[in-house]
Amino acid sequence: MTSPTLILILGDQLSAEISSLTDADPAATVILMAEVAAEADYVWHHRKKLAFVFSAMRHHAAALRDAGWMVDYVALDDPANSGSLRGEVARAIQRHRAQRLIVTAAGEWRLRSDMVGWAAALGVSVDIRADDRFLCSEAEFAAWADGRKALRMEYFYRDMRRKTGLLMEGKQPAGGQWNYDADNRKPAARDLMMPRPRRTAPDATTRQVLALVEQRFPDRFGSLDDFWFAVTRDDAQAQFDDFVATALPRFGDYQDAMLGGEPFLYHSVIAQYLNIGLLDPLSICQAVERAWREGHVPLNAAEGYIRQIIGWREYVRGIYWREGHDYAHRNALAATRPLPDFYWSADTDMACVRAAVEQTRDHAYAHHIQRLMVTGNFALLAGVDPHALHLWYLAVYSDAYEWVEAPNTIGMSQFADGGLLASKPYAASGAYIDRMSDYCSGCRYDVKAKSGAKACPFNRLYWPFLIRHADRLARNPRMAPMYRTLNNWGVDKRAALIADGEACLSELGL
Ligand code: FAD
Ligand code: DLZ
Ligand code: SF4
Repeated sequence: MTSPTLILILGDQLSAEISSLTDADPAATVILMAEVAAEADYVWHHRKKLAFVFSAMRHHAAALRDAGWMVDYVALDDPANSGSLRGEVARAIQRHRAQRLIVTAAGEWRLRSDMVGWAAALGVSVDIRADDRFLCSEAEFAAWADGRKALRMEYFYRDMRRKTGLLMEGKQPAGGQWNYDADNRKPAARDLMMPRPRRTAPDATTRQVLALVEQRFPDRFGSLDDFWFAVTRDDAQAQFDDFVATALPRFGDYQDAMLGGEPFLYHSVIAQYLNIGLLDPLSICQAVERAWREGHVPLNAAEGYIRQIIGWREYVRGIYWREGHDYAHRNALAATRPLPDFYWSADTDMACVRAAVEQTRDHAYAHHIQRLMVTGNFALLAGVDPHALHLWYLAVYSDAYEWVEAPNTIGMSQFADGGLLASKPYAASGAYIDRMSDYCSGCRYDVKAKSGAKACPFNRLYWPFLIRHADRLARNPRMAPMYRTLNNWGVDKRAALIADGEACLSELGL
């Protein structure tokens, strides 16, 4: 090869059909993959996430070599490793005397913006291609959003159903309804059969990576013990197939439920595979539809699951790229409290928060309702700086990438985009957590008590939150019942609620 084309494949671009490779000639191409400190350090990624990404990258490189590609792989502990993707591209250009670089656009503003400067800095032509692993392109989302007063996921989702034909009977939604969420709010009972995600035993490559991460990141958050994630396409698919057979039938019913000691319940635990390209979103949804058509799963489960992927996942990505660079810095509610230490240590008497942080530490996983209604809800009520919280969510979950994490945190969970994504803040008192979980029975706080040192902190912080943001929220029709209650209370009662909220924060050391 005199002057090969260099194709850079990033750690979350492990799809067989990535756009950078579509028209490449294996005989005239060098694929570059690089483990670099800059990507490992831009937030304090959980150690399981680091091991997962590096092991999946190494397995993908091996699969590409088996398929006949020439892969130049730079390991994190290579003494010559420059520590950044730009640096590794520069070194590879020299090594291979390449004059052309192709890359699929990065999934975060941070890296995408950097790439724009590569051609000038590196002196080669750089072809940055659209990432077409999504059902809705950035341009298509922008066209959908333009001119709309409100960007509601439900309408976007219906368009995605029409576009993909998933769960459609002609022009009508299967079963006559677009959305079966009203059937999906059951709390889980202890005596339910509890499926567990299929586990993949670490092979020699994963064991090597686990040792590397242990040695290189001794002080990072997150346990490396009991690593069971799939790191290849086949094993990720096998875990998903197992989910369809064992847990999907009840996914709908128990989607919002939480149980102590059951971190996964009826969730699929596949976002980490989708987000780095080991699984393909459309194929996943087609398999779910098949399972419904064959009578294996009820419609509320199939619809609920497909909605998460073609609805929420695509919608938040559209918002991320449409809203621009500053999205992760928005702070519509002007919240400034530092992130509590117990988000890292789990050292809190709040049983629900403790459980969510402990399982996050152990598994790099918490399901949606734990993220939204426990850790997210607490931060919202306590007035935690949304950017600090965003950096936490981006670090601690194996599936976290800014394009999906930031809209969920800044928009859905913290209302920090001022209501662009969510029609009302996901703020709730302890009663919600009590209804949907069994945490409260084992908690030192009393979920029925409204104020005072023994009362549930979610209760003590809830009304002060509403009072604090009355100017912005009181006119929101979905908040009207709460503000009617509040307005029936006199000035003294409201002052007492505010004082009790302050006392609560100080008792929690915040
Ligand atoms: P399941 O419950 O089995 O759902 C199936 C799939 O649907 C998921 O794998 C995921 O791909 C998709 N999905 C479900 N809900 C959402 C959603 N709200 N947005 C986008 N996709 C969704 N998801 C991420 O993939 N990465 C993140 O960094 C991330 N950060 C989040 C932060 C906060 C504050 C909140 C509230 C949610 C976040 N989510 C994130 C969304 C959701 O919590 C996770 O996708 C889900 O918990 C992953 O677990 P699972 O694979 O078992 O999902
Ligand atoms: C998440 C991640 C990590 C931890 N490490 C690497 C890496 O060493 N090399 C790489 O190419 N990609 C890595 N990634 C994924 C990137 O961070 C991801 O491509 C960008 O954040 C854009 O989404
Ligand atoms: Fe969480 Fe409050 Fe229930 Fe304790 S009582 S588990 S703090 S909701």
